[in-house]
Order: sequence, then structure tokens, then C-alpha cells
Amino acid sequence: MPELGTLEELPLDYRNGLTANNLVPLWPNLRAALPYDIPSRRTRPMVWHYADIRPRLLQAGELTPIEKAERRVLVLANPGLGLENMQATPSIYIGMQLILPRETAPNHRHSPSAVRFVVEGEGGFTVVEGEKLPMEKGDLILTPSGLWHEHGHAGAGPVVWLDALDLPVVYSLEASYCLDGKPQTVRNQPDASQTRYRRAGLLPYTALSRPRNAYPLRRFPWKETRAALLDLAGVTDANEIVQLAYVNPETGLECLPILGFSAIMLRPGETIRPSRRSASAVLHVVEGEGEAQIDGVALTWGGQDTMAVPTHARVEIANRSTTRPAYLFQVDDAPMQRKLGFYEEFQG
Ligand code: 1HN
Repeated sequence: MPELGTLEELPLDYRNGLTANNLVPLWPNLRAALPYDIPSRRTRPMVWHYADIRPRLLQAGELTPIEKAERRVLVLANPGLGLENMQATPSIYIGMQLILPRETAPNHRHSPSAVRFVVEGEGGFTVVEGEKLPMEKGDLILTPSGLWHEHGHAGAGPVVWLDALDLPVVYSLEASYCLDGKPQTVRNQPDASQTRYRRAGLLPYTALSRPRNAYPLRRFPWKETRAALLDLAGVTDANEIVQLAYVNPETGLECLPILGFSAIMLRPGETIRPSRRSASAVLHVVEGEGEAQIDGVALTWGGQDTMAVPTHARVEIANRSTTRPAYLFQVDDAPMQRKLGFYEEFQG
């Protein structure tokens, strides 16, 4: 490893001349930009406990009417990345959104892609391009880049969901913006995408003779995901992770371009050690409790808690229960990294 020259070694008038001309010498900054072996990471391995979020979110419901918020959200901001930057990891935005009975979150569309993962409550719904999608606990709802979406609540009690967006990526590209719209006309075909793409391996026949649909399936019911995980566990070796990827049923590929979504089941008493990899991730606990070690940081997790996993991190997650499975929902930026050609998994 060559010893690189420092900024201080350069004569002051030379440095001032560079600055005055908007020039920067690379060599004093090269190692920071390109560290050896492992990237430098500011993302802190951490957990947000739902017990700390929930009362503050309900308080926001009292303090701020929906009309004054548009979206009533508390953002899970990683302190290592600066709270004001609203990043859970470098690429992933995570918020917890509250909607109260009869409230509506108005129609809009934007360049970042979003998903909702329902945390609690009944009667919430999202309308995506005229299709009304029910929101039950654990359901995954897609609102891809550019599609109109608005939310409502026709039930009783608070409804809370987790928003995951690729906002940090789109914002850093100076490409993040939004358009407001009038309320959508709701087609009399609620949840039509879920009806059309009900089962893996079965497509509407006409899909075979037209270009692939970018976003054919907009709601993934948790009831189905959970049952599929339990079935998968029955045919998965003890040393393999029980994990399902949410995909586009027409292409078999990830359902959004930047962020990827998957569901993990930890069998009773199981500890998983996924390969160290170049992607960052967020883990949200649907059911169960246990411990995690993320780059040596010990975390304790339970239902509805959310964890941040930096890139290249060593991860160990243990289900504390020896009688019941635990279920996690994972968001990561592997789809973007694969497309850009630098996604890696490491041995050891
Ligand atoms: C957004 O559109 C929603 O539609 C929620 O519910 C959170 C955070 C940043 C930018 C857009 C929503 C958001 C968001």
C-alpha cells in the first residue's frame, strides 16, 4: 500500500489556487473514497422498538390533523447517517404512517417507488391507479414510481403501516419530485391484480402474447405469504434459510427496480447466519421475538420492531422461542446493486 501525499504537504498558496478554481487534488482523498477490502460505513446497526414509536405516532394523530400533514409519518432515521437525511440505510427510507378512521391521504404520484407493509389495524386501504387494495396486517402493497396512489380508512381504530421507499437514491440523483391529483375514480374491481395473479405458476393466458407487465401484482396478502413460508419450511434443510422473495409474477424478477422485498421464517429455536453481502437492508418483525448480532452490535427484537443492517455487515438472528416460528419482512437494495453490476455475497 503506497503512502499517499496529504493536503497539508502542499504549499498553502497552491491549495488556495486550487480552491479558487474549483479544483480538488484526488490523492489526499483517494483512500477515503476507495478504502481497502471493505467500504467505510456510517450506517449504524440498530433497532427501532415499536413500543417507542407507537405512542408518539398516536400523539401525532392528536397534534397534527391529516390535512396539515398530507402523510402523517414518523421517519425511522439512522443517526449514523444524520437524522435530518431520513435514511434507515444509505438507500432505504422507512417511515411509520398513521391513518385514523375516515381520514384520507390525498392522491399523488412521484418519481420514487414506495411499498406499504401493514403493521396494525383494520379497514385501511390504498387506491393505486383506480384499483382499491385492502390493507390487512402483514400485507405488502406496491405503489411503483409514477403511479397515482391515495389512502383511506373505512374501519375503526388506528391503522399503521410501514412505508419503504427508494427516496434516498432518487433524491441523491436530484430526480425526486411529486405531482398532486384529484381523487381517483375507483373501478368496481377491488384487488383485481391479486385476483388475476392468485397463484404462482398461473398467469392470465393473454400475458403470453404481449410484452411483460411492469407491475402486474400490487398486493401480496400476508395470509398467503405466511402459509407459503410454513410450507417451504417443511422442505428446507435445517442449514438453509426459509426465505421467499416477492417477485413480479410475469417476469419472476424483483417487483421494483431499486428495492427488493422478501419474507423470512425463523423456525423454533433457529439461529440464521445469512452470507455477508454488499446490499444494505431493513428487517421488520411481523411475529415473534429474539436477538440479533449485526456487526457485533447486540440487539433485542420483538413484534413490529424494525432493524437496520449496513452493507457488508455480519448478521446473526436468533428466534428466542423454541416452540413458535418468528417471521421477518426484509427490504434491501440488492435489485439496484445487481443491475449496476456490483452486488456480491461473501464467504465467511
Ligand atoms: C409518500 O408518498 C407516502 O404515499 C408516504 O403514503 C411516505 C415519504 C416520502 C415521500 C413520499 C405515501 C412518503 C411519501
